Amino acid sequence: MSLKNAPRRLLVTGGCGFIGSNFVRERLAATGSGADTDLLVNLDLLTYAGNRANLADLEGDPRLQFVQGDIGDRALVADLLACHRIDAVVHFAAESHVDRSIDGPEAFVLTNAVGTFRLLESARAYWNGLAPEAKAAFRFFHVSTDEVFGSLEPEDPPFRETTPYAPNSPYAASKAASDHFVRAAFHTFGLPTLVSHCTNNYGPYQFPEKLIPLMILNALDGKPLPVYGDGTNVRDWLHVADHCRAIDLILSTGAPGEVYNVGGLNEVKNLDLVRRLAATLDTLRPRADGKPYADQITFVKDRPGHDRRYAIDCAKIKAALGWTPQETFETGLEKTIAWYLENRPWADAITETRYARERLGGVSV
Ligand code: NAD
Ligand code: TDX
Repeated sequence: MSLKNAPRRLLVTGGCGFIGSNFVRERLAATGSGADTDLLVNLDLLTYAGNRANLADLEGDPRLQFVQGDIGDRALVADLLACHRIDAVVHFAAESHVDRSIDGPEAFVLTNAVGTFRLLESARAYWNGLAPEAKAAFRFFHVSTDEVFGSLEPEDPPFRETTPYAPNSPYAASKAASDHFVRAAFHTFGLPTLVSHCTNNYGPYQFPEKLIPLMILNALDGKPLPVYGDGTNVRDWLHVADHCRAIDLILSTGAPGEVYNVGGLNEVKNLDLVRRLAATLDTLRPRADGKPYADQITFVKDRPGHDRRYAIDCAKIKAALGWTPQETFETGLEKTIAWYLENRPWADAITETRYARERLGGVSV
C-alpha cells in the first residue's frame, strides 16, 4: 500500500509514555518506507507516567523536538501547530491506569475529556486557517481504547466498531467522552479525524503499574504477584509494535471520520498469563532458592467494577487497510520479558520516584 501521502510533520502528544515513545521510535526508524518524518514535536506534560528516559536513545536526532507542556494549553498548542507547520496530530496523552481512575477520577476527566476537547479546539482553529490543499491533508488521530465498549461475557462476539458504548470505569468513561468530542469535531466541523480502539498493549517501556511489567518486576524482587479476584478475567494482548504499525497505516491511508478496531487476536485469562510469565522467568532467571516464581502468586481483593473480558474484532482494518498483527504472543512475550531483564536500571529509576512508590507499594504488597 502506498504511503506517499503520509504526513511528515507530526505533533505527537504523550510521546514520553509507553505507547507514545514506542510510536516515536518506530516512526523515526521508518526512514525510506514512504512514511518519512521531517519533524516530530513531542508534547508531554511529564506526569508520573511520562519519562524522558523512554526516548534517551533518540536524543540529538534533529527531527525530534521535545516540549514539556499540557495538551489543554491552547496558546502553547496553537504556537506549536503554526510554528512547525504541523500536518498531523497523533494524540496519545492521557491518564491511562484504571486503578488510579478508581482512586481519583477527576484527573481523568480533566486530562482525557477536557484536555482532548481543548486539543481538538486548538487543532480546529489551526486547520481552519490552512490553505485548501494542506487543509485536506491534515489529520487528527485519536488513540482510544477497547474499554469504551464495556465488558464481554465469555460467549459474546468481540467488540466491533459499531458496538454501542458502555464504559464501566471512570477511565473508560473519560476516554468515551473524548471519543464523542472527536466524533463531533468531524461531523459538525469537518475536522479530518481518525480514531483507533485497541486492546491491552504490552512491550518495552510500559510503566510498571500495568499487569505485565508489574508481575515481571515483582517476581524478580521476591514480592507477591497480586492477581485480582479469581484471575479469570480475560484481556486481549497486542504487542505495542503492532499497534504502532496500525497507527501509521491508519494515519497514511485511513479515511477521515473513520474508526478502526485494533486487536491482538490473543485472548488470555489473567491467571494463565501470570503463570506463563512466572514459568518463562523460571527458565530465563531461575530463583536463587530453585523454587518456581508461581509460588509468589497471591489472590487479592478484586478491582471494583472489574470488566470480565475484552476482545476486538479487527476485520475492518484487515479488509480496508491490510493490517494484521505480526508478533505472536509467544515471541512477543519472550522479547518483552528479556527487555525488562536487560533494562533493570530503567525500571529502578521509576520505582524510586515518590509517585510510583505510593501507587506500586499499594498494589503489590
Ligand atoms: P501512559 O500512561 O504510559 O502515557 C501517557 C503519557 O501522557 C505520559 O507520557 C504523560 O506524561 C502524558 N500526559 C498525561 N497528561 C498529559 C497532558 N495533560 N498533557 C500532555 N501530556 C500528558 O499511557 P499509554 O499506555 O502509553 O497509553 C497511551 C494512549 O493509549 C492513552 O490515550 C490510552 O488511553 C491509550 N490506550 C492504551 C492502552 C494500553 O494498553 N496501554 C490500550 C488502549 C488504549
Ligand atoms: O496487579 C494487578 N493484578 C491484576 O490482576 C494489575 C495491575 C492488574 N490486574 C488485572 C486487571 C486486568 O484484568 O490484569 C488485567 C490488566 O490490568 P491493567 O494492566 O491494569 O490493564 P487494564 O485495566 O486491562 O487496562 C489497559 O488496557 C486498556 C490499559 O491500562 C488501558 O490504558 C487501556 O485502555
